[in-house]
Amino acid sequence: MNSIIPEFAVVGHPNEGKSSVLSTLAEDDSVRISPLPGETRECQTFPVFIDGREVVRFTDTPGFQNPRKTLQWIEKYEGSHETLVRDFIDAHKDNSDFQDDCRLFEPLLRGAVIIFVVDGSRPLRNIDKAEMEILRLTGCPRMAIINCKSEDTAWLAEWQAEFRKHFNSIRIFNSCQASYKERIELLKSLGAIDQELQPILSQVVAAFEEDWQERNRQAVELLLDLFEDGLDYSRSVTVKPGADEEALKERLHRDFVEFLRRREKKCHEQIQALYKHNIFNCELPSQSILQEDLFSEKTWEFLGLSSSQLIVAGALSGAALGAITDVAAAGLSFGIFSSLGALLGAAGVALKGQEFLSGSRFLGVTLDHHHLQMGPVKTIQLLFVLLDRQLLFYSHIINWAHGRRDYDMQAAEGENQLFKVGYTKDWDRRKVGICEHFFKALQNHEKSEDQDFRSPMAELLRKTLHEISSGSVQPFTSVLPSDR
Ligand SMILES: Nc1nc2c(ncn2[C@@H]2O[C@H](COP(=O)(O)OP(=O)(O)OP(=O)(O)O)[C@@H](O)[C@H]2O)c(=O)[nH]1
Ligand SMILES: [Mg+2]
Repeated sequence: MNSIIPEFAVVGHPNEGKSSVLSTLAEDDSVRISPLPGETRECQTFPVFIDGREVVRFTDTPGFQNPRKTLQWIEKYEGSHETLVRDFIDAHKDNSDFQDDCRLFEPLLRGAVIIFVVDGSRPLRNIDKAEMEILRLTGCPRMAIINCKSEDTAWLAEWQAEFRKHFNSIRIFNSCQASYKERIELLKSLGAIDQELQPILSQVVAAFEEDWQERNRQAVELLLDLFEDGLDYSRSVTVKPGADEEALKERLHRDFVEFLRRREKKCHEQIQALYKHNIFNCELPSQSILQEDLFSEKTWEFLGLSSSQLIVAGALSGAALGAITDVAAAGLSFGIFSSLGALLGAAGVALKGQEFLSGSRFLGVTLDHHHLQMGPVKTIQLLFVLLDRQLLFYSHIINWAHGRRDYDMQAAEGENQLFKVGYTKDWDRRKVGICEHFFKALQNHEKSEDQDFRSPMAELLRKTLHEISSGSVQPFTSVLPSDR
């Protein structure tokens, strides 16, 4: 890559969302954001590193302090364009009335490109026009970003008309809601500000895209590890003479449930870090199905495959396994179950989801008179429930803009009536089949002999994460259950 590192200075009136825009663009949640104007008082540069190499930097600046007088001075200035910014700073650096104005000009001396941020949900004022005129007169390449802090779009047309007079490029960008896709599109449009910048910025965008794919690849490995650990889990205990077998089964069950809960939490933390959410908790909406416990009834009601998908999946897995030994089918003796064959096995898998959750009945398999074994899990729905939960979590994390901090987005997200219930209900036979093979490989302990059993599943997950981040698939939604 070219050794020139492009710099963008985010400037504007106080409290318009400059730091929020920067935080989202740079994916940096260490940027200071506050509801009180005047939060940013010094310029601070936030470099973006990819593979340890700085590719672009964004500089946060204080808001204009005295734009009218600054404009008056500039309009009277008789020197050349090239020396204007330097001369303004020299003339005002000791004047406390122009402290912030001097500071916000500093990055322009280094050749930074201007990103002017306004809140387009309020009316345009004369002071805004003065700020735009100042920036135009600096002669620096510049673009305007309309960051609407509320839903009010009544003033947008007026803003856009005014911007056309002063800026090379205009974008609407919501720093609190922007998705990965919108972020990349904004970066691409930065190249249009200045022809000289175009080739370097194309390389920056390519590096961002490659970095995103790499993060998705790493996310896939994290998901596969979680699924393997959960589905491959098996523990056995010795039953001593006179021991309470039911209590032992219950303990085995409890240990598994706890193990998987903790394991999933770890996976979530890793995903959060991978997508650079290091400081703030990307809080789930209160109505999210992910607020439910992994083993809650609602989770199993709304996530995973539908009954009809499950019957087919169960029939396949059951046939391949020879017999469903899962005590999800408890109540039926093992003998009856195997003699009825795969079809009944499938129905068992489909219908006994609730029993999966109901304690020791679900997986405590008696090996012989001396041992009890728990796992590996035979109920394929566990894989699909886990899958849906991780895909929903992934979607939540990647769409949580880094600039989003201190206000409730639920209304903005329009999620009040509907809630997301996963992706896998939409999956066709081919996709479900890939999951079945992965599941069966774990059941049959093919893991050590054939490391490659992960590849088709990895490919399916990579494509799915790509589709989620490019916005080409949406999760199924359902009407919010009334008791929530
Ligand atoms: N609802 C909503 N709030 C926003 C948006 N952008 C910024 N805010 C909020 O507006 C306030 C000001 O945001 P900052 O990013 O700190 O603004 P700033 O322009 O850097 O402010 P100063 O540093 O004080 O000049 C914060 O409370 C943000 O959370 C937005 O798009 N929507
Ligand atoms: Mg700020």
